[in-house]
Amino acid sequence: LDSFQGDRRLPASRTGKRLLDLVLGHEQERPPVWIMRQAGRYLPEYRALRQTAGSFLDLCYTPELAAEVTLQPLRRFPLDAAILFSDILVVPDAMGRTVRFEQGEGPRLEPIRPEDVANLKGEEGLAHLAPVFETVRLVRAGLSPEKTLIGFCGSPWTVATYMIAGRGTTDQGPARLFALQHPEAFAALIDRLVDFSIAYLVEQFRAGCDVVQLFESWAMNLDEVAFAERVIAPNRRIVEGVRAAIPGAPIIGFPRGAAGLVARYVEETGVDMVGLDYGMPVDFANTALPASVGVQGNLDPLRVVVGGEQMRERARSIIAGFSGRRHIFNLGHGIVPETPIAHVEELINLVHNG
Ligand code: 1CP
Repeated sequence: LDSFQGDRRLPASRTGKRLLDLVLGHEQERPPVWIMRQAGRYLPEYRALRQTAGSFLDLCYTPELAAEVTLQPLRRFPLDAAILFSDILVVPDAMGRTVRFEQGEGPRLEPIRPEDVANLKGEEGLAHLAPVFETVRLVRAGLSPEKTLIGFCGSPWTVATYMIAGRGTTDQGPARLFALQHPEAFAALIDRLVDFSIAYLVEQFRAGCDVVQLFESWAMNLDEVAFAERVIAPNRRIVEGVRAAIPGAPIIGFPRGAAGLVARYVEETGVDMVGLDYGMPVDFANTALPASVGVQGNLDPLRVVVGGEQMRERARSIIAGFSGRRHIFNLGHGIVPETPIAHVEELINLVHNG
């Protein structure tokens, strides 16, 4: 494990951005902090802006509004990073699939069939995402220099689960069947997503992102062979492809539910840091991962809904548990709309001041 970092974790000097510097290997006196889904419905200013913006995709593709939403949480809280406001499903949209977000119901796509894969748009579809790159430039211009700007995309398997089922699923059954019943079409779909995602992330870096995160939100429910083929290999190709264009590009991988496969994920993909879901025990992570591997996470978002001593206690034990390695404090999955803002303030204050 040390060897994959040996040849590239040679960051020049500090950039002065706390979170970026930590990803690059420079220790910090406290963990940098951001909150997964930090722009969103728990913020009244987001709900107000969302009302005026039309559809969710309209919001994602209107740079002034998307930039404003990206910056909203940083006006309220002393976060170390902004994360681009967009969605993982803008990629299938740009590749020519029909994508809709029904109010209160989540995403709906036209399920892809094996014979549709050849018709997906390649890099020419990237033009559709020009508003996203403009959003990155606007955010960069409005962000203080010590704050890190995080870009992202969904990892190919996770995006494919939505393209195949047409919606979010609890066990990814439709995509798991498709992969086994139509192996050639499935491999072609993953190849298209890998190539598109590389080009998309490279453009995010060029527009001004400091770090990108690969959201593999559905890394669970896969046997070890499927995990190697559908999660590890495509994520590794993205890491290599992005770094071929942007040498040393800092990348965080978030294989949610990887469980006992988390060390293989880190070692074989070459990500700089790994996001841990809240089901990952701190002690298991510390045993499985060499001390040189940085981690991000992993408070249960529902602890922030309830707040109080149980939240503070768990947050402190996560911080203490990961004190021997690089650690970005975060939730172990997205913040939920019911979360009281006062609890978020208290949590961030605790990360800053103990
Ligand atoms: O009406 C609304 O406001 C829509 C709610 C919403 C929001 C705020 C969706 C629909 N997407 C987003 C933004 C979003 N999505 C961000 C913005 C940056 C931030 O502030 O963090 C990010 C990083 C995402 C990424 C995303 N979208 C993921 C990966 C992270 C995760 O939660 O695991 C996934 C799986 C999606 C798909 C998606 N988009 C939206 C919903 C409700 C979902 C989940 C659908 C499901 O499977 O149930």
